[in-house]
Formats: sequence, structure tokens, C-alpha cells
Amino acid sequence: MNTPDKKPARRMLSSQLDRESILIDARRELSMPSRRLFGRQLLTLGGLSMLTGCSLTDDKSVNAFLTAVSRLNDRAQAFIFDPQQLAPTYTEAQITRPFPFNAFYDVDSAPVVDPTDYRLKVSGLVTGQRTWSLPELYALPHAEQITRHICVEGWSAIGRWGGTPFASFLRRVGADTSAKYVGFKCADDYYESIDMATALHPQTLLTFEYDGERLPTKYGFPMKLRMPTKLGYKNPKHIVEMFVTNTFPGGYWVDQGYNWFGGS
Ligand SMILES: Nc1nc2c(c(=O)[nH]1)N[C@H]1C(S)=C(S)[C@@H](COP(=O)(O)O)O[C@H]1N2
Ligand SMILES: [Mo]
Repeated sequence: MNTPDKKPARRMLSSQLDRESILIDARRELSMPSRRLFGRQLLTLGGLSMLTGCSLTDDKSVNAFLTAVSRLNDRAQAFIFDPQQLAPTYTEAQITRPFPFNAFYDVDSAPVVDPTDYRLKVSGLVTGQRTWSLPELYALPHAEQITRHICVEGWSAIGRWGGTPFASFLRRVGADTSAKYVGFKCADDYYESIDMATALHPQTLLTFEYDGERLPTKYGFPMKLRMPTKLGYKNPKHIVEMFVTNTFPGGYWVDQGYNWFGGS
């Protein structure tokens, strides 16, 4: 130090307290499963802050730090994601009834989509840029799954979804499967994006049915992308557009600080 520290004691104390509470926050964030990088034992907070080049001195740098940790975490999760490893499946008797509704609004505010006017737009890095009507989508090859949906808000539930394997749909629309992301826009203000490896995973289904019936409004009519390998918030409902891209599209919760990869 070549300049003497002239800060009044009070200011020193408060900045020390700030720093402590910031570190407590950072530690709590790191202990959230979605922030975890291979488990905390591998990297300490100090090690992470060196890796990410952030010093934790104010809210802004803590946010930058956590975003950097989250991006490292995305890469670590993408690295350890096994594109063929299957999520557990369950029996009909294990289905959670009633299956919970969740969104960033109440069930009464779920968007009502008119099935006759509805067209799914497929755009971006695909050779077959076009729109799809519901009867066309319903005619695609059919698959079913009974899997567990895990929400970061602290609940999980087993449900039964029916639809078409997303990998075969992507191939049908001539998607560039070497691209990085598939992005989704929804009939509410929700949006999401996923990595291509998950998009091509055998259990990733574009679903039009819940428990053998047409997907009701609350569960995402006319379609929900169902991925048992990802946390609930990564599964977009009421999809109206999907696009293949190499530009990071973010997502509704990701843009508010949640981890993007969101593996479960
Ligand atoms: N369009 C849209 N999709 C969404 C959401 C939303 O608010 N809007 N919420 C997500 C979250 S956080 C969860 S847990 C699941 C809930 O799906 P469910 O209502 O079928 O249980 O939807 C996900 N997809
Ligand atoms: Mo969720």
C-alpha cells in the first residue's frame, strides 16, 4: 500500500460487514444445487473467485462473480451430461394426482390458445422454415413417458406425457444439429433455450398430451417440451415458436440469475 488508509473506522466496519454478508450470500448461492460445480468440495469460494477473475467487494462484482460461476457450471454440466443416459421412469400407479400447476402467474391467468388459429413457427438454422398446424403435429410419430418433474421451488411430481420425440422433429425440419441452442417463445411472456445435446436426448419429447388426454391449458396447451433430464423451469409450456441458433438466447428465469443448463 503506498497511500495511507484514511477511511473512518465506521466506514471500515460497514464495508467489512458488507463484505461478510456478501460472502454469506455467495456461499448460500453456491450451495444451491443449480449453482453447484461438481459439488463444493472441488472448488472453494476463493478458488472460484480466482478462476472467474472476480473480486467480491460489492453487489455488482458478486453478481458478475455468480454469473461467471453459473456459466462455468453450465460448461461443467454440459461436459458431464451423457446424451444417452436415461432419467428414471415410473409406473402408472406412481403418478402424482393431481399433478401440480406452476407458472410465474396463477392458474386462471394461463394463456388460452385457439387451436384452429394456432401455428407453430420453426425458424433459425433449419432448412424447413415453416409453420405447423396442430393436426400436422398430432400426426407425427407418438411416444409416451412417465417421469419426474423437479421444480426448484421445492416440489417434484411424477406425470405422464405423450407427444413426439423432439430429435426426430428436429431432423424432420432440417435443423442444423451441430448448432449450439434451441430457443423457445411461449404464448405467455415465457421464453427458454436448451443445449443441442439435451434437445437430441431420447427422452426429450414435444408433448401434446397429459395422462392420455389433450394437454390442458394449465399444463401448457397446445404443447410443452418435456425433458426429464432438466429442472422444471427449463420445460417451456404454450410454445408458439422455436428456433435453432448459435447465439445464446437465455431464458425467463436464467435472465434473473438461475443457472442456464438446469440439469436435474
Ligand atoms: N410458458 C411457460 N412455461 C413454463 C413456466 C411458465 O411460467 N410459463 N413455468 C415453468 C416452471 S417453473 C415449471 S415448474 C413448470 C410447471 O409445469 P406444470 O404447470 O405442468 O406443472 O413449467 C415451466 N414452464
Ligand atoms: Mo418450476
